Amino acid sequence: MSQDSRKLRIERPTMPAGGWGSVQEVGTILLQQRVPLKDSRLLLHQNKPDGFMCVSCAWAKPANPHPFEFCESGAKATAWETTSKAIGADFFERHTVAELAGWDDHRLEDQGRLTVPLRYDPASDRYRPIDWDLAFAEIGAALRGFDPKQVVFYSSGRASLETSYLYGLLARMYGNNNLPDSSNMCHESTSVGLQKTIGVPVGTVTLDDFAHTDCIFFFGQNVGVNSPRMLHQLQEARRRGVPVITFNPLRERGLVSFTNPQSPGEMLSGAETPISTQYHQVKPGGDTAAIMGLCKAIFARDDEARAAGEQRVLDTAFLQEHTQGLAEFEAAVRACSWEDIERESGLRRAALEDAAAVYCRSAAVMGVYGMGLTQHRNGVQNVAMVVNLLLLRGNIGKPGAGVCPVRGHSNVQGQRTVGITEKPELAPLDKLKEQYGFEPPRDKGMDTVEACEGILAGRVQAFIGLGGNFVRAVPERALMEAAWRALPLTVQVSTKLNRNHVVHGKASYILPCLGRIEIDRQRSGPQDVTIEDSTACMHGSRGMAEPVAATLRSEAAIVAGIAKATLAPNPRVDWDRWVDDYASIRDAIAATYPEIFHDFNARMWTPGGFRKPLAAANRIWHTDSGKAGFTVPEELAPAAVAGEGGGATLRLFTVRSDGQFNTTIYSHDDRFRGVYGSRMVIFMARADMAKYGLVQGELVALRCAADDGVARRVDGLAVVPYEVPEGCIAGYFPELNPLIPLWHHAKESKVPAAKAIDVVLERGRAT
Ligand SMILES: Nc1nc2c(c(=O)[nH]1)N[C@H]1C(S)=C(S)[C@@H](COP(=O)(O)OP(=O)(O)OC[C@H]3O[C@@H](n4cnc5c(=O)[nH]c(N)nc54)[C@H](O)[C@@H]3O)O[C@H]1N2
Ligand SMILES: Nc1nc2c(c(=O)[nH]1)N[C@H]1C(S)=C(S)[C@@H](COP(=O)(O)OP(=O)(O)OC[C@H]3O[C@@H](n4cnc5c(=O)[nH]c(N)nc54)[C@H](O)[C@@H]3O)O[C@H]1N2
Ligand SMILES: [Mo]
Repeated sequence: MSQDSRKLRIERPTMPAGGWGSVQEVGTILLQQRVPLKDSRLLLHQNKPDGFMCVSCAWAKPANPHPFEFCESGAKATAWETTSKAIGADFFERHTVAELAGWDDHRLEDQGRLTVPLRYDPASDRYRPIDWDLAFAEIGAALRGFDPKQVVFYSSGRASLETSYLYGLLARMYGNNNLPDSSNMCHESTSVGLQKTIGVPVGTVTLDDFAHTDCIFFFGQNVGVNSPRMLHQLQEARRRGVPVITFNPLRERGLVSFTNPQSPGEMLSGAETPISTQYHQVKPGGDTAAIMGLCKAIFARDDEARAAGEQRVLDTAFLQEHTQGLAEFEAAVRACSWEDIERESGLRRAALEDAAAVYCRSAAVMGVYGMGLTQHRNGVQNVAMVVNLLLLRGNIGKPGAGVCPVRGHSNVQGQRTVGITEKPELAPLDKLKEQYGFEPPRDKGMDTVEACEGILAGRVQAFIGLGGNFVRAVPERALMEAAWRALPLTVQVSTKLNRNHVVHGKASYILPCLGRIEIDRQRSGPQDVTIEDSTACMHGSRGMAEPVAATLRSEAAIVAGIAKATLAPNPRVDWDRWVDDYASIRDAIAATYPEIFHDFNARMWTPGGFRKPLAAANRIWHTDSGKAGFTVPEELAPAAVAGEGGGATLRLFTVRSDGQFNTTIYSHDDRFRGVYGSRMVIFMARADMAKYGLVQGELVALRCAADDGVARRVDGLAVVPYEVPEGCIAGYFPELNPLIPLWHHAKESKVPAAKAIDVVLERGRAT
């Protein structure tokens, strides 16, 4: 699995986000993936009200789109899906699975689209084509023989609302709530933290708010790489003079400045818009401490205003009417010393006071955040701290203000909305019972961590993956891969070959599906689907590319195929009718969730999408107390993992590059960070390099500091000097996932703590 670190080239990253580099990258990938010319024109329809919704990130799609409403990352995702490269049956004649297990992520996916259903043949160690109906029949027979409580139905966040609804129903009619999704590794800290504090599981900000905001606080989200279309909103806000205050341990190019590759003027003049007006290189895991500092400075300013008889800094009317818990929170903030705040955040008091000053003079503030907050042991607390900060000046439920978690997969938020959840209390079980006449299971299902625990313990009997690359995305790689091979059954609904196909269960099936960009023809004609974006708006999406193979089936048809082969017939559940015409699935969704999806078919093409009602956006708080709640943090920063502590460890955080979408590795280059040819690197402060006596490019190994008897180690990592706080290093997901213990996760949301892994560095020993 090793990459060749001798190919590593390190350059000084100087280019702004966007710009000519971005244009070049789009051209290169269209060429490399041999995208037919007519399909490259598809980009003009990307994220347009009558087109298809991008398969990359979940960022909002405007009602009045820019002429080119796509970004470098979105264009790469489109090229990756509409590639003319395809895996024919002969591919597996040439390669055994044992051989493929030695290939890296890029090479596996770069073979192109999967085209025929496949079943693993242990005698020859190869996948062999299998007839669709036979595959369904075998899978159904196996599932009927298992304990329903020991079967996992994972989904990765791309499948449409229609497919996701069917998938949730399949799991519940089969007999479990084992519906973890990628959100469990991602924004589950948001779903838990926001629900608890403001009574909705998702953000309150809309695109409109960007036009009215006075100030944006940006925590742990790498916009230039992971949601570049948001740069449009940021650039427009910056042009109005709106300050953007960033907290991020790395100096990320996309957060520093941006050249709009779709503006000829800017491209010719090379004009850059500086994005962040303040850049605070917080320690990984230091955000709770940093926000405590901000709040402390805000209370101090309020004290001064009060003493001087001036207008209060706190929005006292809002606090009185809409919040609870202020007194306890205020007491905790006042009791917290600047010394502790500085130590745990890694930031100076003066810097935090500067940021607080901007907060205090802004009438409408937004809190934007990503994985830098959620993927910590105190991830839920981090989210609650953003809420604390916003509440102090009534910054939720007014134009230009609010909380804005930036979601990952293009429909990950929507999947939760239509019932993909392991938490029975979040699914309308009584409604499903009434609608379909079956008794839905009421016990809690497995989340991602529990699914992994069940697999490690040998309890889980089957794993069905609706997209994704679970075994590669989860922590504890060495143990997980070994246990995975003992699973009686694995079924992957996939577009591309990945690690989860070559590390597979005893019986294993790969079911190749259409992508969202492809035309999905069913009995009633071409079908459209819907997705929910990061701002809770629902959009129609129309496939436009000719499918890469006629043998592919749609995700909805595959889910229905498994369901029909597994479940006893139910006169109220007509899987065939649903597959024939997805409008009938939308009618079913509307019947289950009338408040959100009434008149679904009529509203699905609303420009800009139609929005899910969000009580908090109207200052109605569906919390236990009926108010928005302040939260007193339990700890200022996540504790180090038990084991070798002190100066011997470095705190590692894992990040993404512009050359990847999660475990999909488009290339081994990271243009923004100036690293080319290898992802087996760690980014390290020069001072730490000097301390360890390391030179640029030198190879090191990392070992997890936990002393729980499990060996967790990655060798052959080249050192890259970078602007990162001392004592911390960064590296890439998924290459470094072997270092994360399964138990190292957020307390309440169980999101793996991929942003603070205590590791020991060892010199030498190449792979
Ligand atoms: N091109 C591309 N787009 C993507 C993806 C992709 O892989 N590639 N993935 C998609 C998915 S599923 C998701 S969830 C999103 C992820 O998008 P992001 O949320 O941006 O995810 P990351 O790159 O993991 O990390 C975000 C940032 O957090 C910073 N960070 C790390 N630790 C801390 C910390 O303790 N505090 C603070 N304040 N910052 C910290 C890192 O330096 C990094 O800049 O993007 C989606 N979009
Ligand atoms: N260390 C570390 N680990 C992390 C993270 C981190 O920041 N650091 N981030 C976490 C996060 S935020 C996430 S979301 C997870 C991601 O975990 P997953 O969502 O499980 O993984 P992906 O890499 O997005 O899945 C890629 C595969 O999806 C399949 N695919 C692509 N498009 C489609 C489609 O349209 N339909 C179907 N059926 N399949 C398709 C392809 O076969 C492709 O190989 O990883 C998590 N793991
Ligand atoms: Mo994600």
